[in-house]
Amino acid sequence: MAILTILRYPDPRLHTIASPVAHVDDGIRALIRNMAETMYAAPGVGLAATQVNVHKRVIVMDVSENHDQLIALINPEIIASEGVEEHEEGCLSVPGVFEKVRRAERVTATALDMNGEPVKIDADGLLAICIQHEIDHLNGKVFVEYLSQLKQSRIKNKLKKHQRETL
Ligand code: GNR
Ligand code: NI
Repeated sequence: MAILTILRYPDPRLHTIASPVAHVDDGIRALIRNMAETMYAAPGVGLAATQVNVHKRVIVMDVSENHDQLIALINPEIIASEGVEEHEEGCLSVPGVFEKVRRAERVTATALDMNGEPVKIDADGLLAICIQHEIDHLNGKVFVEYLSQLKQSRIKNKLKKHQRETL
């Protein structure tokens, strides 16, 4: 297993659109294991392959209290959503920034699991938010892009300053 490097906003590679996975093989399963290890170590409740500079449609999440319920989804797609909810979000690629984002309250997603079997997930609460946040990453979108241009430029400056100081 390995802990992978997480790209930091405003890295342009975070805007790459990930490609669908054609075959769920041992390479994909190894990627999932390493992503899970990276997510738990961070710690975070989700991670998209985009964030570790792998541009394949793979996400991992664990919103359980005991961090023992890993969900790995391949080629996830939201097929239905309802309600609207505003919730404070953070992102491992945007450390130290927490802002409210409006998203669907409940979503139904389809995907493949680690064995390549189709799965369907009905999610609400943090899991619903997380699925939407992670699929955005696969589409090259970071949550700060929902904020005003002024907030985005302040966040960029804050992270650039932090990176200069910690080099
Ligand atoms: O760890 C994370 N917490 C979180 C909190 C509120 C809304 C979304 C998230 S996802 C984030 C991990 C991450 O960056 N995933 O891409
Ligand atoms: Ni994120």
